[in-house]
Amino acid sequence: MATRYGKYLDENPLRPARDFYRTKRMKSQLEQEGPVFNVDLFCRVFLNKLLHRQVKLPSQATPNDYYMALSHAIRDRLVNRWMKSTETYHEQDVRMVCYLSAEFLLGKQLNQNLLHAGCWNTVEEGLEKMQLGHSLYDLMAQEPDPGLGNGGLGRLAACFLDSLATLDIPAIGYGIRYEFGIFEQVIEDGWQVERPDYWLQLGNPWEIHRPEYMVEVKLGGHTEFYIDDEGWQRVKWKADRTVLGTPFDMLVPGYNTKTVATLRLWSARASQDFNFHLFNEGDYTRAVADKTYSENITKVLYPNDNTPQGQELRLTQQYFFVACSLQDMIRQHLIKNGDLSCFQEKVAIQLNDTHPSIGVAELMRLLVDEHKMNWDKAWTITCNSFSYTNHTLLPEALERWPVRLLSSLLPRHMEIIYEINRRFLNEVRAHYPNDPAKLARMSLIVEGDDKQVRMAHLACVGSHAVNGVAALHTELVKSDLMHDFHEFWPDKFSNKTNGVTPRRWMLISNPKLSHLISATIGKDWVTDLAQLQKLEAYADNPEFREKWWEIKQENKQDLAECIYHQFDLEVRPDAIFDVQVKRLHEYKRQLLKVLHIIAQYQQLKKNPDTDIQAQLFLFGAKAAPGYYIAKLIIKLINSVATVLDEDKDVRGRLKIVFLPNFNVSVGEQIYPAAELSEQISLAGKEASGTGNMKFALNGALTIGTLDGANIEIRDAVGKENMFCCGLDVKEVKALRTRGYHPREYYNDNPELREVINQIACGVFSPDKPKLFQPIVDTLLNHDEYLLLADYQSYADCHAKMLEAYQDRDNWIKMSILNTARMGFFSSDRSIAEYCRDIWHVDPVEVEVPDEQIDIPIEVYCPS
Ligand code: 26W
Repeated sequence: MATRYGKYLDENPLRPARDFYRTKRMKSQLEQEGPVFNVDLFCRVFLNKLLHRQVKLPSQATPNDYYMALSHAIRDRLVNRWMKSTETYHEQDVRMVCYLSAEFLLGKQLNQNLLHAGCWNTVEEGLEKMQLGHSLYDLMAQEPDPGLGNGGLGRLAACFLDSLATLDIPAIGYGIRYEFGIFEQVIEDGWQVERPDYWLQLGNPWEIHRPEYMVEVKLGGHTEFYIDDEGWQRVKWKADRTVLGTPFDMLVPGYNTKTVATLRLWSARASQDFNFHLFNEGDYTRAVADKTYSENITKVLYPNDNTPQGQELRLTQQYFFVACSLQDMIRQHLIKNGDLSCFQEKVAIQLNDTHPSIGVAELMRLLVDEHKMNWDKAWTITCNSFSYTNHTLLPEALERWPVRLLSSLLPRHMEIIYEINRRFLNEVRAHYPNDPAKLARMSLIVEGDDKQVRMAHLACVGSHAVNGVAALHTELVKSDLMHDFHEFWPDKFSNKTNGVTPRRWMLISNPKLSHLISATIGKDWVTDLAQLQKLEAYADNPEFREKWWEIKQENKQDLAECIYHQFDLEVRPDAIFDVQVKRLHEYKRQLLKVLHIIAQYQQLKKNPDTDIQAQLFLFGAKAAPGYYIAKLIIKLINSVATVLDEDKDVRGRLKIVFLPNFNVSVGEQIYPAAELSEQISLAGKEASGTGNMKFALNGALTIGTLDGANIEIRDAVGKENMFCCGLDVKEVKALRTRGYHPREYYNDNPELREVINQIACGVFSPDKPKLFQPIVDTLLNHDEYLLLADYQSYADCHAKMLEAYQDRDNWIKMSILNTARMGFFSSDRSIAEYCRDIWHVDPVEVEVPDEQIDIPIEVYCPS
């Protein structure tokens, strides 16, 4: 399109369009336009922002300038609601949810905020009218993904914020403003290579720096006894370092409500006092080095999912954000209440896994040492304030901090933990007088040469509620992981099955399907997902089925175009889109799928002319940078992809595409286009999974094991509408008890044997035949995750699935029924359950008259 400002279109050297978000979307049909905002006003506001924020005229502006101007214009539309929300909560002194999480995997803000501000159409029209040479979608592509999380846990926190705001729950999320989010993954010669993700490089229009709420955090040093004015013996923590925490706030608008919640992310700064002291001593270089030390605390997100590294910096990060957040809560509480005796009535603090669990000791320290409260009262307040969510059963993922490290970084907390443990073990001993083994199992401390603190025990002891994230997972938490604790406090434990927000995972990511659904059953499903059930009435309607199928085909086409433009790869849109996207971890068993693809390839080689359904296997997965075998699996996936591409016999009928840098935005393109969702973790290992929900909601059918939330999805959609395979938890346990010998499966299964032999002899690595030997070795000698035991079951199930795909009519019906029955898996339902059972918070309506949504603005409009 020739436009007035089009010449600047390609000039953005700093932020390449590394983005997936390029395809044109249809108009969002579900927004609620306010009475004040209109296309002309938007254009004036936008140009005003361009001039006064970016200091650019349209003739000089880069796409990023336009993105920034647009974002500020949209942010302004949310500010008044946001201020009203905070003001309302303050005035009514309401009980607030404080969600503590080391990760928030937000995804792009512009799309979400446009939707929630109700001005998507206006903006789209306005941008067209101005003829800038950039569509709304071009500008959306400018935004880097705020990747402040690794995977499931961080994304859950983001879905929860969306639901909290949408349900009008007074809430604040607390976390860390990492300067570098999850690394960018590029694939070079089939290998994963990590690139730093400096997402803040061009500025973040969505954050508001609040230096006035800066707090101080102490580190290191030692403790001292002293006698206070009233003659009580007390403890003082004499730290040897302090750092400053300064908050950056992000808006979390609810959908179709006035509520805007807050996400407060802490950033570390060097403490001025400390530096002055050194400067005065003339030690300039050390002062500067110390500044770097402080500011490193929030520099980078640890890219490990499910494997702690036990590094001091990581513990410092955890303590830092928790200490900042608790001070912030207490500051606000004291303004309203004068003292802390009713703190527990005003906050519900949720620990998102054990990462913030040092908060239990920190709140005790604040109450006892700083606010001079007696221990018992402080302990009651602490336990009533905190609750803890467990997200993993993997033994290696459970955080334990060395006592040595805790004592040097947080000496006072270590003392407090010992005291908590002493009192706790006394209670246990009173209950089980002659069971030292039980005491050792339940202790917060692992005794021995290298003493450690079990953070899950600290979190459990210091909380009034503990929950798992899917029914099976909670049962395993109760029966295995925390068996003794469950026996001791049965009422503390409950299940809260995860959910996903339908706003991002349908409305934003799948506008076409959203439109069809709204046209069929009305719009209410967006905030009441159970309404999707009404679609069941259309599952046999041929016209509806046809539309349903067409939309899936269009979404596949859109994704195919993306893949073509980004990676120069052609995929057949008539292939079934069979997708596995998630972190790379051995327990998730991407390798099982690879084994099966190789087996299908062998069959094709043997009968090259058989008429088979074309299949596109899409993978997306980041591996932790230090996880050797996971990275080798990525290389294997890409090597098999190359062999398939280069073999003339295959003719595109089996094709693998490994999509690099899987993140929230890439996910938004993938889920709507998927036809088959791969959820094949070893039973008992995946706590819940949430990708499984996004796929099924978007009408993909699932092939999966009886693990995590897959079980509940099967119960909801009906087992005739899902492809279940593999051993269940009981069978896994029985097999291990009998003794698991992977070589037996290798010896007994010729197909499997041939697959493994081919990997072993270098069919997929001709230049380096032994390249994949470590994979072969783990499979044959250990096979920790029972891939070989589940292989045949998976292969049979996959064959059944392909057969089912041939009956298109019935497939569409199953797809419709999957979507129709996913209502339970909304994060709105999860949050409502947390509110009812754990947090005991009620919605608070925020009132903002429509005419006050926009604060009057001075408008400048260049002619
Ligand atoms: C410290 C290393 C570390 C990092 C992250 C240990 C553990 C974690 C997380 C708890 C791992 C995680 O993301 N767990 C996932 O949580 C999701 C949300 O509940 C679940 O859906 C996934 O099944 C679970 O793997």
